Amino acid sequence: MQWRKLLSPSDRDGFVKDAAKSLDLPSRRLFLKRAAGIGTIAAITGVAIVDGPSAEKALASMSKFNDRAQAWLFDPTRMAKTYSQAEITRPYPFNAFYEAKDAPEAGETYELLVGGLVQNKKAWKVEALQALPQATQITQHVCIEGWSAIGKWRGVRLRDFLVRVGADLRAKYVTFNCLDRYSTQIDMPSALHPQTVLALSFLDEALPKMYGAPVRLRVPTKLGFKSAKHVYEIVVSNDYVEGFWERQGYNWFAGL
Ligand SMILES: Nc1nc2c(c(=O)[nH]1)N[C@H]1C(S)=C(S)[C@@H](COP(=O)(O)O)O[C@H]1N2
Ligand SMILES: [Mo]
Repeated sequence: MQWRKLLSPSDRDGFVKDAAKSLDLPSRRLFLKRAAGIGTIAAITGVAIVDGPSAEKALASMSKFNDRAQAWLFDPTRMAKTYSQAEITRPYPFNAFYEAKDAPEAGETYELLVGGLVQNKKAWKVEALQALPQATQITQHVCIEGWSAIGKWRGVRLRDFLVRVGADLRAKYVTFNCLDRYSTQIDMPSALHPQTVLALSFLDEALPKMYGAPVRLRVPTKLGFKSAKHVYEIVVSNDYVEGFWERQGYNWFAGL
């Protein structure tokens, strides 16, 4: 995507580091100003830029606490705001480290693998996941790069899935490995949050390739980079792992 090039990796790293200093308003402002400047290109590519209080709030709250404090403050009963059908962002933005045309193809033999601290390591065909109880949400996705969008996802609550495979729910982490070699990890309390979903559908249709087919994580209580697309493996463990963006310096907990 063109607009991505306007923020060099060092700009992004710099932003995250500054943000971690918590109340560094000038640098946050600068970031948001740059993000807003990208608006013209965003209009062409259909990326919705939010540079008002909500983006400011999301970025500020992300920056305020370290992972431990965030995990401690995480309230498993607090629900992310939900929206109406009319508020859905259209067209909905695409984002990944690759271009939409290069989105990975799962192929017919695709099965979701399950590993680590679980009793049943049987792999799951998409149809088997579809046969489980489904939950629908219309929520906002906030990308650390300065945009947000509202979408509608449907799929299996991750907590239902973890219970079904006999996961050790006292384990610390759940890791998601993806077909495009992307990966990310979330803490168990966030994994068990009722709005954390293994999405199989987007806007009432089977998940399109560019939005993460065949299975993607949707976690509205966290920044967008935690919502892994094209998941091929879920691993339950006590091993802390940094994923694709975490290694670039993005905050691991990434709570909103
Ligand atoms: N496998 C994979 N998942 C990913 C990414 C990616 O590059 N690869 N990008 C992340 C980022 S930064 C964002 S903002 C969202 C974008 O999801 P969307 O294309 O549905 O808007 O996917 C997240 N999940
Ligand atoms: Mo993102």
